[in-house]
Amino acid sequence: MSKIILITGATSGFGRASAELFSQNGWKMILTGRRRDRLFELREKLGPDTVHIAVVDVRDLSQVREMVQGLPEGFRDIDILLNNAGLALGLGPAQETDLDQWETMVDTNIKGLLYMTRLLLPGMVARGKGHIINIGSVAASWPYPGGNTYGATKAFVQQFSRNLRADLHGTGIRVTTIEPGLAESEFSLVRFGGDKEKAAKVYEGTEPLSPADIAEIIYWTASRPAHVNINCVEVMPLCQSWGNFAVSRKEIAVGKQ
Ligand code: NDP
Ligand code: 8X3
Repeated sequence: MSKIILITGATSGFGRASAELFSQNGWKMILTGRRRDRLFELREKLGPDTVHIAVVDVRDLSQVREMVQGLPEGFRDIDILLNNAGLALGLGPAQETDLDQWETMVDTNIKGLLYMTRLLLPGMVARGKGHIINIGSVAASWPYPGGNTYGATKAFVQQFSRNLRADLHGTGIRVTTIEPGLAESEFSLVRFGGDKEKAAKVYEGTEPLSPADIAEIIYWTASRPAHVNINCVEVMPLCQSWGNFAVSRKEIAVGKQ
């Protein structure tokens, strides 16, 4: 019998690449996101019999609940929840940031992930098997200028995932966090409010990770034997590493008071 994966944010990037890879490997899937046309196109491409689609904004608990309660026969016993939907908005310093952008990141990256997890976990626990795969980021562990709330939402994902493992001890449920670095998708386009030039500059002259690279890692964690739990995978492209600590050589404003 085919296994079933539910993917949030399947309309682009990592989510879409994962849908394609799991489909090639014979999985049934529930694909979600806000862009209806892309979901329909994906179902057409991957196979209407094995794909159920649902237009869902993960920030809206009632939409998430309706989707979970409305899952059709044959799509209810979910083996993997891939909490992938997420975004960064802006790259400015905290003191200048638009508070609405912070709220959107918290609502999507944290609350959306919580809604999905809380609603699907009881079924997994009752069946004694399941796997929650959360997409974090290198920004969870490594600060950078302008990462402020985005990085903090991913730090939440990292710690929540570990705490989930503690709560789920002995239930047969696996929990994994995948923490990618620079990867080319629509991520930067979204971060910079649709500015294509600014988004392209992020990847210019680099060889970033691709959504397919991340999908392969997700698939690998999912296809380990049932007794193996991959806790966390942090992955960067070879072209990315860390910089020095920043040290201001000027008189610091606070010292001048
Ligand atoms: P994309 O922008 O290409 O994809 C993001 C996906 O999230 C889209 O399918 C989008 O679907 C969905 N999404 C966003 N907001 C919502 C919402 N409110 N409700 C439902 N779905 C939503 O980016 P990536 O594929 O790169 O990002 C996927 C995940 O990976 C995110 O969590 C991101 O933070 C993380 N990540 C990305 C990295 C990168 O460099 N690209 C590196 C590390 C982590 P739709 O708009 O149709 O709703
Ligand atoms: C996305 C990677 O470095 O832009 O999570 O935060 S980064």
